[in-house]
Amino acid sequence: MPKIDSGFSVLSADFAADPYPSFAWLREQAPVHHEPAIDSYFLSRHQDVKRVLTDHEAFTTETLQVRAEPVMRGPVLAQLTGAEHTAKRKIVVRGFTGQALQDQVRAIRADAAELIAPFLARGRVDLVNDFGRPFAVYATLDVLGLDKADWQQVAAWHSGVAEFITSIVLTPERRRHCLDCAEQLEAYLLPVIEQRRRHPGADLISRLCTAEFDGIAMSDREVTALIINVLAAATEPADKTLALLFKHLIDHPEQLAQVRRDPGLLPAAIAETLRYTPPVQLVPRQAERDAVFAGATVPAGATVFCMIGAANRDPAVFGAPDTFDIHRPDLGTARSFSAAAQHLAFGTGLHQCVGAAFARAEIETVAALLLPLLDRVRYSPGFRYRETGLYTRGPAALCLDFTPVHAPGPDSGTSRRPDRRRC
Ligand code: 2IO
Repeated sequence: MPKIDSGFSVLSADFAADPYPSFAWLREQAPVHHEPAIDSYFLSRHQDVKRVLTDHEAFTTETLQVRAEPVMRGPVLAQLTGAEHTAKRKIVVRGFTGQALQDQVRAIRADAAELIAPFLARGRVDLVNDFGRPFAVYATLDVLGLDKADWQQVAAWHSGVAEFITSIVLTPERRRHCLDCAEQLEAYLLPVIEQRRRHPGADLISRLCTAEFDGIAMSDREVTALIINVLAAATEPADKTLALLFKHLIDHPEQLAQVRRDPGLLPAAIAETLRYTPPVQLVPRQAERDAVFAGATVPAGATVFCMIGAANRDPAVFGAPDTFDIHRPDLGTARSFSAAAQHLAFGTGLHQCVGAAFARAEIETVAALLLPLLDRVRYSPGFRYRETGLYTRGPAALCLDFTPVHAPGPDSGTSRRPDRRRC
């Protein structure tokens, strides 16, 4: 493609600092932006992104073989097709809905209460580093039925795995580090899989171990890949979504007051957060054959990145797209966590996020617990907001002050001191 993009690059420091101001220009002037350094195409219009994610014949997930499989230790759900995909997806869905989801919500509430306790008397918390990161890992470990005593170790391995999937460019050293994390995680999981095959429980790992596909149980490699898939997909976006929700509500005090008065508005606030600032900004696909978008050709074999953040602010679909409004008439809250969602934060099509209902329940549960505890919540004095990440994106920190809560409780605050304080 000729270079008509006037020097713009998704790899620039400006775009990394804040991509949102570039989205309108991309949609209007460079809806098929070619990035020479990585020979990939970036699509920003809602209709083009939707087309890529729903035309499964023309745009495949083959790129995940190099972008994910090395750290997943086997094929993830998004790579599968046909009857195998349908069967395995169903197994995972069952682990995230119905009775399983109700049990998870109870565990998530207990996790959140335990993790916020040490900060209540202080009246200050970094919602990302003090609370959100451990919370996201705790909730995932609950789902998988893994030991929460190991959370720091699992969190470190997760970071390596997530870095591999979400890096646009990776040095050989970082690549080695990521692969080391994945290998250690696999070695940690194998004895657990062995044990769950013999003594299954109600957790997702047990379901994966005991489920049969065409009368045959999944191999250790297949189970491992789906565990790491769930581990990454449940953990990576969770702290970001929670922190972004709080940021937007703090920035819009009248909407915060409404949500406090009526927590029934939380699903709308979460849906609008996902539309306005999706934690997963990019979804990669591979063009099976030449494809034409807005007069520009994406050649067969090319990697295509769907720009979810740009598509979610397309004025062709959302009125006043750059305004955060939990009451927006075109949000469709009830549909927002389903296949009928207008926003594309969960993707769309066959591979739409299998954890969407879980994500909604998780964030709604933790936010409903935190809001009454964080009275008069506001940014800490001197706090400077900054986001990081091109692929998954969220606040680097969110330092908040609130009215201290002097709860009686025996040892509140002594057990889990944060190791690095940024606030
Ligand atoms: C894990 C970006 C964390 C998924 C991925 C290799 C496949 C797939 C996603 C999301 C979130 C991750 N892709 N979840 O974008 O399972």
